[in-house]
Amino acid sequence: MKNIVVYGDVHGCLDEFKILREKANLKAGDIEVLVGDIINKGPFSIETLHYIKKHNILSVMGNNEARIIKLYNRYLKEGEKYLKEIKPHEKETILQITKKEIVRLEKLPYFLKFSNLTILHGGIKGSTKLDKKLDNKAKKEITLLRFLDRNLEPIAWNNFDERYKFWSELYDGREGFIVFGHHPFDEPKIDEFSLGIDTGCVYGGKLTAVKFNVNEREEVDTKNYKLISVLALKKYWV
Ligand SMILES: [Mn+2]
Repeated sequence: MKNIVVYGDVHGCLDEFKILREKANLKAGDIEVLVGDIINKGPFSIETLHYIKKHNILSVMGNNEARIIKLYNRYLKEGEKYLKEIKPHEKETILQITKKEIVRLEKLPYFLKFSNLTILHGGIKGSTKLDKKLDNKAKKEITLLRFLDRNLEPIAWNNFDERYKFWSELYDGREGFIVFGHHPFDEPKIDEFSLGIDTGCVYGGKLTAVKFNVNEREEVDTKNYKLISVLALKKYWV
């Protein structure tokens, strides 16, 4: 029997990530996956990219990866003058990251499936089907989704209103059991067909992982999972 371990939004919090991996008690053959937002806001973005490559840790695309790719490509096109428009922490990342690393980020999938387990960054709404031919709108939505309005359409976080529901509370399980990140909760967000594991490490919360058993037929037991967390060593971002 092997395990799949999924990690919440690391955001460059490499120290906490290393402690969490220790605590996850990994065995040879275990599969490790990040929910995206590997980089940005925290202290060690580039080092975290090196670290996950070295340890063969998979990831899906997060909105922060998508953003760095976009900024980097604009910087290549427009040069030095574009840097003035970029926030300091992102400027640092763009100046340190290599073209090769950008290409690697560009190849990140928008979702990963392991039998009944699906991993993605933000969420999916009622009509979204996860298939190979996602259009740009669907890709963006998967990395950014939080709340849905009464017509089950996404709304911006800053327009939040109690009448709106978080997507995972309406999700019917049609794309399997979804583990996601993106929206920081104080504690993991547990719903019938999903689990949110961004517990806001970079904001001084916790870094959380979830561990699933995989049987000989490669089936993932999504009913019995184990949550593992480590406290943030400090608050890196407000
Ligand atoms: Mn995010």
